[in-house]
Amino acid sequence: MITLYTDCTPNGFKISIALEELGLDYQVVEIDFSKKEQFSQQFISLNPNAKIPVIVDHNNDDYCVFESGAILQYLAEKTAQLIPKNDKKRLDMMQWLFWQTSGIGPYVGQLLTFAVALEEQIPTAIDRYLRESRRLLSVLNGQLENKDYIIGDEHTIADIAAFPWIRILDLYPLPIELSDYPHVEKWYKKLSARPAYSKGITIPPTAERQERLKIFRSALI
Ligand SMILES: N[C@@H](CCC(=O)N[C@@H](CS)C(=O)NCC(=O)O)C(=O)O
Repeated sequence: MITLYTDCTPNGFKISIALEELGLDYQVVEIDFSKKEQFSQQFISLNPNAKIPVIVDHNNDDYCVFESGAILQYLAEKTAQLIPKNDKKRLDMMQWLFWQTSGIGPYVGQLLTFAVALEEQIPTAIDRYLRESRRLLSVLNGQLENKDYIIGDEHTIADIAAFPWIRILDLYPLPIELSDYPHVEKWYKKLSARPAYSKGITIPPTAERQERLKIFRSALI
């Protein structure tokens, strides 16, 4: 049994999607940003960085893992699934995993913050995050040309990591059209049809699901 500490956000969805794909037994503890639960002493004892997602693996001496990329790698190595067996392919995958956690995640996150979530409009900030988000999308579009998944024909944690951040472009009124990146759009639609993805994005179930932006804004204040 694994405990997943999460809220309804892209970094959290990476882990619920992976747990669903892997068919692992898990329970969810919702960390409610509107109540600042990420700053509680109990949560900080699990993740000193005070951010979701976090997992505790009760089948491994209650081992605790934070940082979504590290959690994905831990789960993939634990189960020997969603990770290539071939060494070079595994490194290919890790490069795209790091690309997601340091690139498209933070930049699309900041774009959402400055272009949609904050009332104050700061054109220089919006322009910077928009240009870099578009550039990163072009990079992913090039990588996905003639491929089913990010590293080729194998579905891996690199796909799971990138998906929720591409989904942000679908959910919010951002000045980026997914149709301008046809290989990304095709990949996104294919992943959306997988049952583990459609289930993973409903975790944790919350009455405020219809007010996603409210949840996001509460983490900014
Ligand atoms: N690099 C971290 C980022 C985690 C992160 O930013 N989590 C957000 C939700 S998507 C969070 O916990 N926000 C609450 C806060 O910033 O107070 C990861 O990949 O796990």
